[in-house]
Amino acid sequence: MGLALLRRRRPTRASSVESVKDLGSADITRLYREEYAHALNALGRFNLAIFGKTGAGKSTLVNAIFGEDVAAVGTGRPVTTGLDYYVHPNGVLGIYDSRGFETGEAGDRILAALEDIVDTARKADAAEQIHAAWYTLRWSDRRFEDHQAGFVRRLQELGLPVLFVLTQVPANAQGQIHDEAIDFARYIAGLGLPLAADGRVFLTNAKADQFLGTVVFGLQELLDATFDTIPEVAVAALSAAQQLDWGRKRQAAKKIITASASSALATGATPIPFSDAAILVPLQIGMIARLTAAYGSRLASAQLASLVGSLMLSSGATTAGRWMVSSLLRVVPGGQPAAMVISGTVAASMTTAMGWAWVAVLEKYLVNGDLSDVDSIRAVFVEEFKARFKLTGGKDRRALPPGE
Ligand SMILES: Nc1nc2c(ncn2[C@@H]2O[C@H](COP(=O)(O)OP(=O)(O)O)[C@@H](O)[C@H]2O)c(=O)[nH]1
Ligand SMILES: [Mg+2]
Repeated sequence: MGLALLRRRRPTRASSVESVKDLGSADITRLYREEYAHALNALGRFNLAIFGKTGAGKSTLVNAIFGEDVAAVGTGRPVTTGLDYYVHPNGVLGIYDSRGFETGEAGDRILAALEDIVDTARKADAAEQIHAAWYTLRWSDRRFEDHQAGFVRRLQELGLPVLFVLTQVPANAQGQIHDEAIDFARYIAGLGLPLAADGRVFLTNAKADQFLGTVVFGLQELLDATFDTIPEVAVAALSAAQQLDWGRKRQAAKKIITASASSALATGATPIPFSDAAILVPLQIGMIARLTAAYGSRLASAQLASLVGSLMLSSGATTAGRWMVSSLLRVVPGGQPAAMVISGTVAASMTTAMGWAWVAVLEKYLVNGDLSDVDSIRAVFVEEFKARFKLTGGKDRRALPPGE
């Protein structure tokens, strides 16, 4: 992919960085959309089933860990009475929401439907395969009945790893958790239920309450245990879907950027006139698409594509490119544009800087679906690029990820 673009003729005017424009806005947006679809497809989907009574705090928990209520923003479909399946707009997250009817006949129907899903998923590599289940119980219920325990056992018999989550547990600003909640968790852990995460019961609060002075806690532990529980194939999708642990996303970003920089290094190993900076653009669009997928954004592919097109064409990459060229002119003795080359090292460094600049844009705007201020997005992109791409005495400085 992108070969047609790579093979395009070289511009005759050696000093024109405007050659990025040869690609055209339609090429860039089309390329972005292809690469983004490919990247999302490669991530696959993480599917979570979530159980517990109405009011237990299932939606609040999902919201706190995945950034938004998938039931509110995604496309949903009823699987059976009392069980719905929601898919996040970007497709990397699916949630089976029981809406809390897990007793009697309704519970049996849910279990039968789950059994079907699990069976089908075993036979085919189904996108709807369930990777983990969270069983939620509001601690202040202070009761866990036999039929609830029976439901948990049957989930485990279906082959679903069940993480037990006590919700709406009060903890004060000093991190002290309510004694009785700890006792209740011990009681449940002592029931001998077949739970994942070594039978651990997770104490959580997903929403701060200023009036009561309670704080959010326990979510990272639940998320970490979920990562440890699920099969390897679902890890990248969970990393993209969750919006709690930025460290994991940055690790994923680092891998993508490093790989792209290596490709850029290879591209640039044959000296090319710097005016051909555009040759790197297809490669960088692929990187940007994969980074966007790895961060997870509810923005539609078309919206993202037009932003990328606008950054690459107008004053984003082009401004950065022009700035880079003027830096090169300053450091190359004699400054003869026609004789200059973009070395592989410079190409790699430019790509790395662009990758982390895009990460900054993702973290600040796109993950939240904020596309309201394209000028500010562009300014952040260019500023971050410049901060990371510094040429000193002809040598590039290593581009660093944010915070390092
Ligand atoms: N303080 C606090 N309130 C919560 C928490 N979880 C849920 N709630 C509140 O409890 C109510 C029910 O929560 P919801 O997530 O809709 O429950 P669901 O029916 O299980 O999806 C809402 O008013 C939430 O704001 C929590 O962890 N802390
Ligand atoms: Mg709900």
